[in-house]
Amino acid sequence: MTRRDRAAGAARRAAELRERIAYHDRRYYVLDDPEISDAEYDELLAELQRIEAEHPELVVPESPTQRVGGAPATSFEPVRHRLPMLSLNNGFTEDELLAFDRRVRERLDRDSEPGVEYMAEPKLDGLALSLLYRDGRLVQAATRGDGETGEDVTGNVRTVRAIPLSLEGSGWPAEFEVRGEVFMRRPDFERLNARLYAAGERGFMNPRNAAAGSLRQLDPAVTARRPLSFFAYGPGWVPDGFELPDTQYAVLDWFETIGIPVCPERDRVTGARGALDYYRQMAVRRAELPYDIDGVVFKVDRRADQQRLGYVARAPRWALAHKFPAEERTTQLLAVDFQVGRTGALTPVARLQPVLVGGVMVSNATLHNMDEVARKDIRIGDRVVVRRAGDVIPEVVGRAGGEREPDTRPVRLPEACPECGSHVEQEEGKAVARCTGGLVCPAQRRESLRHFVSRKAMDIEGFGDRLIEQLVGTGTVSTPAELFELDATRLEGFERIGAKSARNLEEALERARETTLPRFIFALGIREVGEVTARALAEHFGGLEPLMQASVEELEGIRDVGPVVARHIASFFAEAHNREVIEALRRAGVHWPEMRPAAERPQPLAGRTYVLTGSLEGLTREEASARLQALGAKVTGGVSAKTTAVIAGENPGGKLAKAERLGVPILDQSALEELLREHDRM
Ligand code: 9MJ
Repeated sequence: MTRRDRAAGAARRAAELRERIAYHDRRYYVLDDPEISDAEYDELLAELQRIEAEHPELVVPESPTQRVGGAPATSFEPVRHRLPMLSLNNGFTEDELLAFDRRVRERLDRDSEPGVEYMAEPKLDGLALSLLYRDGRLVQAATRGDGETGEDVTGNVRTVRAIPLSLEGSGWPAEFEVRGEVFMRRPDFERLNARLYAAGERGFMNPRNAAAGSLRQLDPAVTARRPLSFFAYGPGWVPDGFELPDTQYAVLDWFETIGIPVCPERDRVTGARGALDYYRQMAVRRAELPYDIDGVVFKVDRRADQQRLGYVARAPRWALAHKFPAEERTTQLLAVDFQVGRTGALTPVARLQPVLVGGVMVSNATLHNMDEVARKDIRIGDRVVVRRAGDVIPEVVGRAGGEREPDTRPVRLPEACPECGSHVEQEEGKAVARCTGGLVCPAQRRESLRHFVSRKAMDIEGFGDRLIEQLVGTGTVSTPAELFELDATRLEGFERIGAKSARNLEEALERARETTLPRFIFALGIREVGEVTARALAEHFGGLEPLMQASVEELEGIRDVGPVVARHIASFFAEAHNREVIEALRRAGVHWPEMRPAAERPQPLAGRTYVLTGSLEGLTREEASARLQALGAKVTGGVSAKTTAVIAGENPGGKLAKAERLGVPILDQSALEELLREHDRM
């Protein structure tokens, strides 16, 4: 082979790799449905880097290897926007939404049914960005700034894999702008903070700050290591004479076809009623979206109507941001108490000056552990930021900005357990401090029992916190097995337990004796074994005996089980006391049908791909995924033509609309249950 041939071969391979990498970026960021693992992606990129290092003449600015490479700047250059970057008018109440819709109808002279069509989408809590594409290549990226003049952050934005360096397809104008929001997904944010902490650096308070801080890095190499995402929300400047699609929704569809990510939750709604429905659905779905949103945005869909409506001050008359109640608030930290959990872990709990967060009055919030307290430099008396998202328990995310209050005091870990007085120990290098009292500690006994009877564990109805507190406090029950020795006669007479409730409790215990292996494993309360892991263990082993005998190595090989969890499981079963409790539970008549171990089970759904959207009753999406996966199916996040079916629960999102558009079959919860029943002989 001549040198010319080799060079030609390298050029072909480089072009092919660039195309494949761009394709996988799109699958990941636009379609939210990656086909390859991160490691495989990294291999493609590494191969391209190798080729380009050997053949520097092949390097082009839009090569994915060129995402990092800009030199650190000392400041950002100002960029004057060709069209001002607008802000949105806010509305907080239903009345404000109705008033907005009324004004729109009046100005458009459209008072008849069915009402104005709006494009609805979540309002992302990130930073607005304007991207300039010339001949299909990204040439400039600017922040919003004051709306007239922003900052040139091109070098940083080029490192954001969600943003294409070159557009796909054709038909775009020689030059035009795309506007959207840069943000950080919550899982990415949590990983980033963990990484920063591990490196001894300060973390960010929330994903918004992390996104802003990352985009405003002077060194693009730093931004490149920050996992930023992007969704476009509309066009910026486009040349005169270029015809954009005639609705907002269709413009975003067009963006999608040229490789620019847009939010999959967007939808078309009609009139104020449709808008309100969307708002309510998103308020529910907010908790399960992988990114923070602070409301929803409604935009008059027809662009001709947008033009007729025009602007007031800096905001369009054709759009409204309907905000959710804030999930973060500042308040004062009054004191810190320590709560003892099921495994003895001491959790610092903040006692706060009560404050309304996300529509609920919050006066207690978790501080997680002493490491977090130290890392966040929180002292009693400080003003702190409290966050309450969805049904997640409220937490203190950090110290509020500004001067420190006078007379603050440090938070101190007690040396003795506040419940049983046993010594508190903090393992070297571990964040969590634990009471060493074990089952001597009433708090640990109480919490283990609460867990044991809980709905997702043994589901023993009627055993509320109050009753458990009494059972433990009076020494009546100290292990789960002793619960089953109770009968109506013994239960009667406890506070608020009459003859009838005592009988009901006895019946609940009787019913609970018949359980399933996943529930039983979960109920044992092994450290870090949640319901999903419990199910994976049950599916893998099929029975309790082989699980009890399993070695750490064997456990590590199971889906969802890492080395730490594997060790927790093995040491749990190595403990004589735990084996005795299990034995006693069996003697008390607790039983379950054995399952077929995974290795012997057929995979009837192999080759099928499902997407879950909306909430299912009595089943989390994680559980539903795990059960489908156990049958061999793939469960992905994004709908594509290859999706076998979309399973839609209550309040489904944009995935449903997309499935309809692509003609992908849609199953409801009963169809899912049917499917699982048909194949799931567990
Ligand atoms: C956000 N932040 O998600 C707009 N936005 O439109 C959406 N922001 C916007 N649209 C015009 N979805 C100005 C700002």
